[in-house]
Amino acid sequence: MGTALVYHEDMTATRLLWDDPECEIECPERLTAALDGLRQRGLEERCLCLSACEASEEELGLVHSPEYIALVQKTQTLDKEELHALSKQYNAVYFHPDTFHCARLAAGAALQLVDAVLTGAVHNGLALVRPPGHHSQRAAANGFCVFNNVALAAKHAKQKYGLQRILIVDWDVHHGQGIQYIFNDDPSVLYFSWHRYEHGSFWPFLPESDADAVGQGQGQGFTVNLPWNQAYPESHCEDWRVESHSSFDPELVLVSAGFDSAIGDPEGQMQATPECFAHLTQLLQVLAGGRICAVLEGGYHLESLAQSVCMMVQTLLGDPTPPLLGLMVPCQSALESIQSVQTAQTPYWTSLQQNVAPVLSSSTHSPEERSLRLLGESPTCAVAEDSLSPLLDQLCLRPAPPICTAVASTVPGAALCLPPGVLHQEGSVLREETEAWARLHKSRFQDEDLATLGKILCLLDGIMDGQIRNAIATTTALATAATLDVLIQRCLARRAQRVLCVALGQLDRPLDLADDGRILWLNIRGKDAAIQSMFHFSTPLPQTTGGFLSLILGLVLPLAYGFQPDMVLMALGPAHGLQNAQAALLAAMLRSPVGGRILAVVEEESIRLLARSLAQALHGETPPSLGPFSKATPEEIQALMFLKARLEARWKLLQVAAPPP
Ligand code: Q9C
Ligand code: ZN
Repeated sequence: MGTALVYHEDMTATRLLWDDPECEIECPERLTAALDGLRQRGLEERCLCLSACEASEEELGLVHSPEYIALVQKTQTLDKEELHALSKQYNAVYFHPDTFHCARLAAGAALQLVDAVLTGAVHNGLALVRPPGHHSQRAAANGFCVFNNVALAAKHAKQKYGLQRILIVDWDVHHGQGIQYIFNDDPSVLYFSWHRYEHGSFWPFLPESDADAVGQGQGQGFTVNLPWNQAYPESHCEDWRVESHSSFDPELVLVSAGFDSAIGDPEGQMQATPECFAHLTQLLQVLAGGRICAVLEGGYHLESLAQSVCMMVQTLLGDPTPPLLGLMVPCQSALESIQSVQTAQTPYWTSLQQNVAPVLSSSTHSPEERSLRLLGESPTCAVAEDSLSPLLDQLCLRPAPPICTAVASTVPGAALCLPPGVLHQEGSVLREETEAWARLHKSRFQDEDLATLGKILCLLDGIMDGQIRNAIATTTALATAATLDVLIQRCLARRAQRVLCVALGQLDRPLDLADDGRILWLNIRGKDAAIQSMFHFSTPLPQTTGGFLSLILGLVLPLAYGFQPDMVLMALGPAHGLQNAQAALLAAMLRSPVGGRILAVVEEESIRLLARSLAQALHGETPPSLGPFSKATPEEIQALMFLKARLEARWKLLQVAAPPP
């Protein structure tokens, strides 16, 4: 399984033939710059490269009227003056004799990508296309867009594979009004767009781009617009959580991947760094079993575009995300926008009514069940599989990245059912040092714990030195707390700037734990939330899926992003109570803010059950299902509200969660 890259050189053929400052930015070099970037960084060769084929007329008809398709077809034979005259009938559009061919390739590429992902040939992928699509409508070109590539992909996924819930995330700086119109009354396609709006004074200047447009009829609540009203917010990282959609539980995620919100872009004039796109991608990867199809939309600064595309592809391939730099403080205008979305959407989403955090999907099927079902149910979906298989063979020949997930266990490796690609750590060095640590904590380690401690310290060093991406270690139940103490001290001794400790179960805060801002200690245990300081606090483990998701999305993730740790210690101590899927989701979510550098320490009684899914999550696979969605209890909400109210003065990203009703 891997990442598909769909492309065809012919899509560089269409270009502006006359003077028009508005349209000249949509140029062929956009594609070549993006592709060169991928080649230079060795990313292209790690992808399954598919050559785009034209969408058929019938396929275009899934979205567009026959008259409009015929009109675009006719442009092939028009001369320059006629092309110019026709172009002027639309808003921000130019036609070229090759437009029809390119636009059919662009649409075809999006459909091929859906085929590759839904037949299971790849996990995810990106279609690098021109012209873009999200402004195009049933019978109109608009904003450089001719055929609506992403809308066609969604219709295709519904029609050919019978999908019932598709999430479209549109992170282009412009509102994709074309997609919104096409699915306005369709509850099977949730369209989420954030875009620059400036209270209506940013192109395309439409009132229906505002937060109060929620869809119509059956589709109410399935259009979600998040308009930005201030061009230069202090920070662009406030928005990570808005991605998470309440119990929609998509079967496929389509991304209208425009990069005109990236720093340097002449059209968007925003400041998102390339790393932001890695984080956005990684956050989406916990949805839909990781089935993400991204299709290029805007992005007009060639270097910025290339870097952002590389960040996205790197993340799709499973590489860890580089850290987000900058002040983690949401600006007032962004908070107001988020509030207005919440107000507009609350009637339609139970999780918003609970007013803690909009909750991401709790998949009701595991990824495995899903792909089987998809393959089994559709009579037509065997098509792409055959044609892809020779290419798939090549994928297996590629070497895995040198660093990966490692495991050191008191339990025999064979008992853990580790997924392929995960290293079982056998040896242990650091003898003297281990003993020195153990002497310091004399009463807390048994002799037989020493070998384990040595291995764990090796893992920690491996992560901090960049030789290992992340790791799982087991300890005896009694030694878990002491091991965690040693690990914290060793992180500090090795000059870690900030260490985030997420401790579950009966693990007491180390007595001598410094409160100097280098350690953020969160204990998830017990009955009540409690705060010792802005860096040391605890909260109960919710028993509902809604409560658990609110804890992760509304508390743990904003804290982790705000803290910007260089190391995460995730400790599952005695009576931690975490289920498989919960542990996997927690680990998967914690990867983003720390560039993957997580050491998970698990007391040995529960490791046999947890090891496999925990290792998979750390390795970058989508976590398994949390089970059916259940509403958070009033007590669970109360605990989270208590913490949020007291902590948000220091941890500003907590402000993104809605205020109490
Ligand atoms: N001076 C896409 O990004 N120009 N289309 C607006 C502002 C049109 C953008 C005028 C922008 C179209 C796919
Ligand atoms: Zn755009």
